[in-house]
Amino acid sequence: MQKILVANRGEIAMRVMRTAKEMGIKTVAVFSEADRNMPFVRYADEAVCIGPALSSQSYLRGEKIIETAIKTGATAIHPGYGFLSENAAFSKAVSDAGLIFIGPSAHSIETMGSKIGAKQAAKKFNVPLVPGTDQPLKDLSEAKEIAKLTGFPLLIKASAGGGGKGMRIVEKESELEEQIRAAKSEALNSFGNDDVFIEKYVGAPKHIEIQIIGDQHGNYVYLFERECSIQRRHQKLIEEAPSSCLTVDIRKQMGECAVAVARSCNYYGAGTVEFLVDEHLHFYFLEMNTRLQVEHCVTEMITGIDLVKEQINVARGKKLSFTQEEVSINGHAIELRVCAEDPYNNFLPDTGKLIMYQPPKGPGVRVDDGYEQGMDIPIYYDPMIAKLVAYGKDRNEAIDRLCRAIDEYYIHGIQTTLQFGKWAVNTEPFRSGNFDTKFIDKYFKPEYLHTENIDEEHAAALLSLFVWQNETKENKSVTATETTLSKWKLNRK
Ligand code: MV4
Repeated sequence: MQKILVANRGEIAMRVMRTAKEMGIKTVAVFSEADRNMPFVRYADEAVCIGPALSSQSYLRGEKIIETAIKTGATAIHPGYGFLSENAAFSKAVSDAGLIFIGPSAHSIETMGSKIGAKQAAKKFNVPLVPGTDQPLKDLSEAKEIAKLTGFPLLIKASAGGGGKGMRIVEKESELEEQIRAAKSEALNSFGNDDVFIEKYVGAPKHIEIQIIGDQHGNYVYLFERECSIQRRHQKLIEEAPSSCLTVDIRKQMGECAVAVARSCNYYGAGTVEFLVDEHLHFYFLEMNTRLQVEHCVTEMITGIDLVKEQINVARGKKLSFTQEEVSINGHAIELRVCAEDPYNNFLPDTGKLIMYQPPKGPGVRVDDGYEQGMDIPIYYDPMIAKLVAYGKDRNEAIDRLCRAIDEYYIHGIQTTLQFGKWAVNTEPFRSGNFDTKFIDKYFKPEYLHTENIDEEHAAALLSLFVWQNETKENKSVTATETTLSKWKLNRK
């Protein structure tokens, strides 16, 4: 493998190409018209524009991407996350074109893409499932029978769903019929498949996932867990490894179950097995994500393993370079997703220009980003602009470093989740490890954030600049641009 095409954009395209470069592999970037000036386009050895800004006309055009790989002489395609990464047909089309898909087989993607299929596969390997069904729901009378087993509230979930779509809570039997109808209709509209199933509702679970990697020779290793409970609208905001609540014994059980799930679909490549964990540390298999995930970095920090390098080697047919006995957890890592979102306004996406962008540096800090100062955040794609990862010898050191890095991170021009992150990791529930997926709903109020009074600071900055300009004649040329004001504010902190 001498040249790979990266079928993605932004920080993950950069992430993949960095490892390729270390391995002496050339890279081809594909980009949309909106992304022409992005760092990942410049970083690649070659870059090809594949269409207009809309993902459906660029990053989702599988055939065009395959054609570009062939034209440029790339022999493999890395899909990153999102876009075509969990598209079984794309995995198959890449292989059929004689190229290597750096990810799992179409069969694995297809099996795990159906939640019902995933549960059936996992059940054969005695992996614990949430009480409920693993067959498409037939009718209301069957639903009533199942409800006797699960009790209320229960959940109706779409088999083709993910990220909470097509999911309905049912509080009592009288709502069952209407909610089944609603879930089926939503599932059909969103996924073109209206299969639903029922699960007991786990009230305030933790979301813990296990990173696994398998090769094409049947070898598997689990790379421990990530705690991802701090999320909003099924969008994770903070992830850490290891989890502060697992015991050595439960970690091993979950790891072995995750490997069993991977084995159940002959998985190879990097993958993530998601579990719900209740307050008694009972864990239940939820679903498997058949891609490299956004939060893979925290696993890399605590294991010292470059997951992209392993993905590439496994895709080439090499055996895993380590065994289960050879991997261990070293230290602690926490990731904050730095998103162009406004915590004062329900975390709604905030667009605009990065008037100032200055990432933090120093011990234990890793920033995976995809934009530079002066760039616009396009409205067409995910609002995540960077991942800030802090590493420490233990959890407290990682948290302290994350907070220090947040203070050093200077972003001006758009609202971000940075201050939310600083607030979150300093709350008592987070520090004590006693939190679950309800964390933000339960504790967060926008007024808890350190509220910079922008207007007042602006006025003060203008006034002092005015005084300074009048006092230093030789500096008459300095004018109060947005950038000088921001710099003044920065230096004042
Ligand atoms: C659940 C659950 C409670 N009980 N299943 C949400 C998305 C999908 N991946 C599964 N999800 C859930 N399934 C049962 N039986 C609660 C959630 C859930 C959740 C799960 C993980 C992370 C965040 C979540 C937020 C709300 C609900």
